[in-house]
Amino acid sequence: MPTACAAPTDLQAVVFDVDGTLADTERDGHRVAFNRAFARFGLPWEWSVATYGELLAVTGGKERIRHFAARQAPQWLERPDGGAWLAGLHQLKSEIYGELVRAGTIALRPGVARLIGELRGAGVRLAIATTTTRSSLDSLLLSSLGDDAQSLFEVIGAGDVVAHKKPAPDIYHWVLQRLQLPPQACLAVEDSQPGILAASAAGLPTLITVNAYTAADDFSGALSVLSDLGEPGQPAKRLAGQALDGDCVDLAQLRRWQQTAVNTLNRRQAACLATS
Ligand code: XBP
Ligand code: MG
Repeated sequence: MPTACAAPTDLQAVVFDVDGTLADTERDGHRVAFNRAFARFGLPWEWSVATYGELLAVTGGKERIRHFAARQAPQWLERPDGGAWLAGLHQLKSEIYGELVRAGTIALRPGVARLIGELRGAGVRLAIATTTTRSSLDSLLLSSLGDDAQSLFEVIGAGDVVAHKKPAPDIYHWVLQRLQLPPQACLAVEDSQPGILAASAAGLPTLITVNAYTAADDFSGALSVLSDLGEPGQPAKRLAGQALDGDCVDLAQLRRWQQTAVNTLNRRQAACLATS
């Protein structure tokens, strides 16, 4: 078989999740925006830090509001204009979130800017796979990575471009199709159980950096589970999975982890062929 046709298995692209991974956006960003939108709509709802943690099991802002409203006040959804009401409420929430981000309330997590810069410099392709709304993502990228932020990412999969949000693998399939890469040539960086379920179901080896909302999630199958990406002299803490060689995650480390995943896959396929 001509080797030129073989799919690449060395690391070609890194696919980043956004909320909780690039930045700690949920507690002081999205949650606050939801609450301000509820108040502006005259709704007596206030999502506490703890309540919001439970609601994160429902991915997607519109889906989260619908889930909550269906239990608290189903009459809002049952009205003939219930769909438009929900869309308007979420649109307002997204505008408020953009204002919060532009005001500088949300910073990138440790190591994110450093790693993105290193990957870009080495020619590794970058992509985003997120549940969040595109306008909210754009606000975050602009305020945290500057005017050129969007051009850093070759493919951006966000929000409603797919019918089924994480934990469904659809957003990763959407991104892989546009990258024209097999999943084993990529690596996903995620922060949550819905995130790793989505990436793993699409076949991407996945690195986890946890946050306060996700530290107790089940991350079975992760390459490694870390406190964050770390910085030189500000080491990341390994919580589970493969060892981190040094203070922080860099390209060499990502390549080593990704190769272990490729080797495991190859061994499984060989074992499968031997028994068939
Ligand atoms: C996390 C989410 C998002 C945000 C809200 O997405 O579930 O729904 O909480 O965003 P990810 P929207 O971790 O995949 O980035 O209101 O814009 O949907
Ligand atoms: Mg996330």
